Order: sequence, then structure tokens, then C-alpha cells
Amino acid sequence: MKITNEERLAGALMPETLELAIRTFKDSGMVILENVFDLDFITDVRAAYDIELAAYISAVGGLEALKDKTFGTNHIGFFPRMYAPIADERVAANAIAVQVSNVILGNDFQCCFYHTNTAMPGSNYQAIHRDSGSLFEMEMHVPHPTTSLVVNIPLCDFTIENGSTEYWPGTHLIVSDKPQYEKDLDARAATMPSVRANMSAGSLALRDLRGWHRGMPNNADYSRTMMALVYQRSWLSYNAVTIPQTTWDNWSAMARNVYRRNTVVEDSEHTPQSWDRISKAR
Ligand SMILES: O=C(O)CCC(=O)C(=O)O
Repeated sequence: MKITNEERLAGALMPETLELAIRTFKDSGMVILENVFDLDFITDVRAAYDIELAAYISAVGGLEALKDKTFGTNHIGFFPRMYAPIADERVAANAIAVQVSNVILGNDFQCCFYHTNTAMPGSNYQAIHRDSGSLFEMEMHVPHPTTSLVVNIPLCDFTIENGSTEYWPGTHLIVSDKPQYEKDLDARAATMPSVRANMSAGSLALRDLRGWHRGMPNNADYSRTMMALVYQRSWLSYNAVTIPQTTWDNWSAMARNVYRRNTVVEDSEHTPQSWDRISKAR
């Protein structure tokens, strides 16, 4: 759904737009809001990100060295350092993402994960997966309200050609009654309708972490990146993000509140989040 220029400039959805966004999210597990960002700003974020990513790929010894260590062939899950513009407040705690998340997760929600997904040219199909299961796993047989969502911010237009994410609407509410069913999403999804999350740069997508999805082949000759920030209910907290002091100092009280359980460090001590640190914090 496209938001109005007035809503974009105000950083707030009108009540009827907010209601539609929430209803869409609850029904399908995902909502795409278009026209949220100024395009020049997204261009700046992308330029800074591409430099970070290139440095990372070169530090690990090239794309080949990442084979089998990434989220699928040529598909990179990367934690960038948290400096502006990549960690500008407009990304880290976008006012509209926060407004919608306040309703879905409660206004004491928090961010616990500052990540990106890049499909490099030649990337392949990811296995269909959900990023997190139902609370209590097999012990609970009914779906519960959303406890965590991912805020995706595309840094270019997302199209069929460059590998827009494939998503199965409504699957956030599916509770498997047998553990093996959770491992067999490819077979289950084959009989169900899916959509491609095509969206223009400047959009913002919110997705329940339980929804089935996969990264798709990028057949374009440039990389396709989206920011992937996880917001979760306050009582689910773990805190593995470190925020450089300079970034923290530039954020408003609202953004600091969203990141309040994470760690602020001197700029010189800041290193990006890592899977290692996340497992230790859990
Ligand atoms: O990059 C994509 O299109 C999807 C990636 C993703 O959501 C994941 O790896 O969990």
C-alpha cells in the first residue's frame, strides 16, 4: 500500500492507513508500505552499504570463500557497522515502522538484530523457511499474536529479475503438529499460493518472523540488498547489538528507547553484530 506524501513528511500514518496496515499484517503476516523514504536518502544508504559489504567480502577472501557459509549460493547475510547513514535513525527506528510496530508488538518493543540480506548476481533459491517458530513449539496448537517482526528496507527496487523475496501469505498462523512438518516446508508450500515481495526503493516491509519465505535468484547484474532489523516484544529480549557512541548520541529519545537493552560502546570498540555474539547472548 502506498502512503501519502503528507504521511511520509509527517512520519506518521493517518488513522485509517494505520488500521489498514495493521489489518493487512495480521491477515497475511506481511505489509509493504510504499513511499516511506526519500529516494536520495536510500541512495546514500546503499552507497555506504556497498562499501561496507565489499570490504567484508574482501576481508573474508572473496565470494568463493563464503560458499556454504552464507544463506544460500551468493546470498549474503551481513551485519554492517552501525554508523550513519546505515544506522541513521530513519533506518534504525523509522517513525512509521515504529508507529506500526507499537500497535503490533506493544509500545515497549525493542530491536535486537541489525542485519542485511544481499542477493548477489547469480544467487540461487533459498530453502523455504521461517525465521522463528511458534512460542512453545509443538506444545501449543493454536497460533499466538505476533511476538517478533522483521523490518525490511529495500536499498533498490525489488523485482522478479533481481530476486524479490517469495512469501506465503497467512503462513505465520500455521502451527505444525509434528516436528518433521517444520522441516518440510518446500513440499508443503508447493501446494500453496505465494507472492513475490516486489517493491520500489523507498518502501518499507514488515513481516512476522513465522511467515514462510525464501530468497530468490538474482538474475540482474547488480546486487539486491535489504536491511533486516528485528523488533520484538520486550519480554523476549536478548541484546546482541552494539551501538557506537556517536550513533547513539545522534539518535532521539525515541530511537534510544527502541535499542535500550543493547550495549553502547566507544566508537573504537564497535564491531558489527555476529552470529557468535548472538548465540552467547541467548
Ligand atoms: O533475501 C531475501 O530475499 C530473503 C532472505 C531472508 O529473509 C532470510 O534469509 O531469512
